[in-house]
Amino acid sequence: MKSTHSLSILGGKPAFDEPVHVGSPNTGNRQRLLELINDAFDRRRLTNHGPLVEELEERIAARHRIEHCVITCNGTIALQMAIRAAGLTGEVIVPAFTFVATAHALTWQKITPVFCDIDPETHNLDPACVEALITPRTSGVLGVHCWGRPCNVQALESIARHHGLALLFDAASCLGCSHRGSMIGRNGMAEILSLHVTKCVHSGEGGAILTKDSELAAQLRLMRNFGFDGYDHVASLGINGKMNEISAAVGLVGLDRVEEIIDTNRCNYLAYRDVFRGLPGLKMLRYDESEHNNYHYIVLEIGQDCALDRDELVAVLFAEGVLARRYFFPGCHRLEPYKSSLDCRHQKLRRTEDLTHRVLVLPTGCTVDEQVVGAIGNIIREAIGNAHAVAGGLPNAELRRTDGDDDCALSRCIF
Ligand code: T4K
Repeated sequence: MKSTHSLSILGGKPAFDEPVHVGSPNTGNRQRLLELINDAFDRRRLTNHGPLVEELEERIAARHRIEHCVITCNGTIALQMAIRAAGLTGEVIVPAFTFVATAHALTWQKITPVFCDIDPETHNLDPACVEALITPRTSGVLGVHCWGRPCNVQALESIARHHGLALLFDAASCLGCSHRGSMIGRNGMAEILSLHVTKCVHSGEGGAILTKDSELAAQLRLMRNFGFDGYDHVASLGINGKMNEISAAVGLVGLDRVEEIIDTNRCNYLAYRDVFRGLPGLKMLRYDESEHNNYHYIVLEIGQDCALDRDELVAVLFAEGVLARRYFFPGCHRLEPYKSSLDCRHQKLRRTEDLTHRVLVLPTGCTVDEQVVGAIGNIIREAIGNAHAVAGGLPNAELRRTDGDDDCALSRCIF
């Protein structure tokens, strides 16, 4: 257990020799991976919808009990393809509390993202705020199931139906998650997964579009391969959204382990809950145990009544080798090109603003175990218990607090 004088921020030795990352990759069986890659090289089929990609599509579709899974080279391209195939134009309502790819995918398609405030309990779009932002230019809503916890899907579906809007969900972190007992994939026109290396199951880079709509799936498959619908024939505008066979092999060996990965995440989640129990000012985000969850994000909200603020805690953890993250600081609306946009509706994101200054994401996944969780818990407990000394011991005021949209010393340390 760390004692005050051993906290690294106060000059002690760091708790961890090697950095402990949020997003450290969960790796599958390496022998099996090499066999799959060898087979692919023997077949001389390395991309353009090879058998490994096909198998990955089938297995993800089966797991999510959905008719169609269209695998892509990453989640951002998957979002762009779905946005285009859904016919979105003009303005689309989207949360600012998300990874910037959600907003960029719209802007890349020349659509204006209209940032909407969130429900502070769920961190997801607040349907009442969505309704208030609808204009004649609005063509759709792009909800984000933040941290793998689904949006208020029913309320958003009802708004979309009432106003004739398309509805898509960025479900980047939702592999293995359900909503009201149904696996993610059936909501809205389509739901988009990321298979990036930092996700629960990954293919290095990768993405997937899940949909029950056969026509949409066919359109997406065409789009993914430049619009080719046969040799020498292009039916429509397309892009290169294809995943290669090596990535698919990584995805398949990851999927082989998915139960074990989720079990590990859940054990870590329960261990974190134990270590933070009773600590004033800290609220850990809960998963609904009646649903399927992947428990892939350990999210702490640092309250006003906590003796240290979020950035002070991040500085303490960094000094110990724990690379906690401030997802999604500072909010998309405070990043370019959105920050410079003149749209005054961005100013009304009071709850988003508040949350971006209070959220802290801690490491989990297969490189983390109960011992690591215990050590991280001890660091935070010790730092809060000795807040005065810790705040005074931070190397410089610049590192301590980071306000508003100014990129700061802490950001520079993190990235
Ligand atoms: N929508 C949402 C809601 C998303 O969260 C994302 C992606 C997307 C859309 C877009 O999907 P993709 O196009 O990415 O498939 C990371 C991931 O890069 C990003 O995929 C993810 N969301 C986001 C939440 O997290 P950064 O900027 O934090 O990445 P980076 O490089 O700082 O890595 C995060 C941590 O992971 C580091 O602390 C170190 C660790 N790491 C990372 C890599 C790449 C490793 O240990 N090994 C590695 O190989 O965005």
